[in-house]
Amino acid sequence: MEGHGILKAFPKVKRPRPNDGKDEPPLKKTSAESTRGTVFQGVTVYIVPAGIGKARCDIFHRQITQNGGQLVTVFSPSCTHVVVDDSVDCQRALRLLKVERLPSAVQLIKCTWLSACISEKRLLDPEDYSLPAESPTIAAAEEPTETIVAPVSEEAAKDALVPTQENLTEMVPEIQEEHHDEDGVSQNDLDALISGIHPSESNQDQTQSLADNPFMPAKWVCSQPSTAKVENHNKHITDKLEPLAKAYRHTGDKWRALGYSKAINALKSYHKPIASYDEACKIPGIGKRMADKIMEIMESGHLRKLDHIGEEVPVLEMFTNIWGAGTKTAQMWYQQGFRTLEDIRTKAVLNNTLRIGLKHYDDLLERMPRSEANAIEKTVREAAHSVDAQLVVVLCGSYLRGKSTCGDVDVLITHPDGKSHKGVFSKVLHLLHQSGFLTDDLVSSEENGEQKKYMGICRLPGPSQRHRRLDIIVVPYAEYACALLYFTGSAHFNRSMRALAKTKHMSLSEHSLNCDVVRQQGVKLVAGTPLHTPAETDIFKHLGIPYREPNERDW
Ligand code: DCP
Ligand code: MG
Ligand code: MN
Repeated sequence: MEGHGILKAFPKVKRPRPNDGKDEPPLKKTSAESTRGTVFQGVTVYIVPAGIGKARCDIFHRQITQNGGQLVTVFSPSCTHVVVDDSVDCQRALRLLKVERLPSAVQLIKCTWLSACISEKRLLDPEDYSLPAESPTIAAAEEPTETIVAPVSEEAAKDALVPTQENLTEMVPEIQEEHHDEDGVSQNDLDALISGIHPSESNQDQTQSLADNPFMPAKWVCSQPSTAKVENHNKHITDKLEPLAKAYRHTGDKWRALGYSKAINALKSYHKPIASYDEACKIPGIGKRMADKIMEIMESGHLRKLDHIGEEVPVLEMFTNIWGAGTKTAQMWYQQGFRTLEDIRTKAVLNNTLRIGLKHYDDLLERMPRSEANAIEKTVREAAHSVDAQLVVVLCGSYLRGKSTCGDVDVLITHPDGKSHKGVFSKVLHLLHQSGFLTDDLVSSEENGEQKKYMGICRLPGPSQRHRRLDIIVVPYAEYACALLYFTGSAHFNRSMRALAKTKHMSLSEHSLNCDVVRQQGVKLVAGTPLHTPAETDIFKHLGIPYREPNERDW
């Protein structure tokens, strides 16, 4: 009887029974059996059961196999289609699949596609049933771009491999945090949480309402100058929580890692040392279990959980320090028995990106002085200006925020006439390759709407120069301000800006700031209208917060 109500949802197809009915009990005489055919020939489907329900899954299973398709019970990159419930968006789908991205050959699609194919008896264009790709992911900030493969997000590009086996999220002993369950808390809530900072003493009156509603911080990171960052009065606690957050991050337990990051941020911006359990509980972002740990540290000076961080964590950390290797790749290598970089070099199957990352392992881990970032940008600027002297070239990222050292060099190129940026990308790269300045390409031409992105490695001429990471984006002038804001960062600041935009029915990306966005349960239904943002100040104005100079965005 299971699923009878759901069966009704399927259109009855009147067809003669394909057999005498002996092999099918009468109760199951439904449209499910009556449409044997070849509709799904050549199709290999994995159904993500979340939200679909077992009964409906079973029906889909039968329909697919009876119509010439193949069904797999475990997700693998050999699938042609991954089907999810209609309520699931891209980010959630990836979380459920426990992958950072999908191979481009795999279609991620709503289950109404299956129903429609079955009812129309033909393979329908998946385009019409593709998933909304809304909302920043957290670790990947995160995704400036609304596609599954998040092309411009470096984080996403980092883990280029799809895992071949179940992930190993439980390598660190289990703890239950309030927000570990991905169904229990939405991405938006988490964004808001980590984007908010705790109210300072000056607005104590707001503390109570904040405690009542932990998802609504009164202040936003992006509306506060990072230069006013307060002294960490709870360093003795955050010093113990940080290694745990890191351990969770490396073992791929994003949700727990987030729970800790959230608590760490809250503690760091709290105006005084925490004195009691109740006080800890009142801080937005700190739940009862986190408060227990805080008490343990306060009372014993130690956190026992730290003694149980597995020996795999430092190995995973070393592996993820290879550019191109993310958590999943590192875990896969660990499972394959690899423990050293030499193991990776000699035994692991490496793609080109990973080979480059490994080759420059030490150089790429080291941050460079501002002067070197300057010299690298100058090289790019000169190449750009030899193509077109009117091009605007800006050194963004941590450099623009005034950091004393830079992890890489982020160069933005645009053209004030709104059209001459076209064609510049390949010409500039060609010149820089030709001169030997660019030594390796990691991602050589990432298309992102009208924007183009290069990620590679360069080296200044002369002896004892190190290899450095270089990112170049070429953007149309109409997107200049939003691209500049995005590329200036920090990533945390960007997350806060996007989360703030959401609360105002807007959406912010590196392309535009849109208003009148309609979302339902975090899923974007209406993309809205791009606002006119000729300068960064316009973006702040539209969002109703004071303008912040780049050096004030260093959250
Ligand atoms: N960015 C983002 N989300 C990400 C990665 C990047 O919003 N997940 C944006 C904000 C960053 C900018 O792109 O400031 C440049 O990215 P980098 O990774 O180069 O970061 P930074 O330049 O800020 O720091 P670093 O000195 O480590 O390069
Ligand atoms: Mg940078
Ligand atoms: Mn960069």
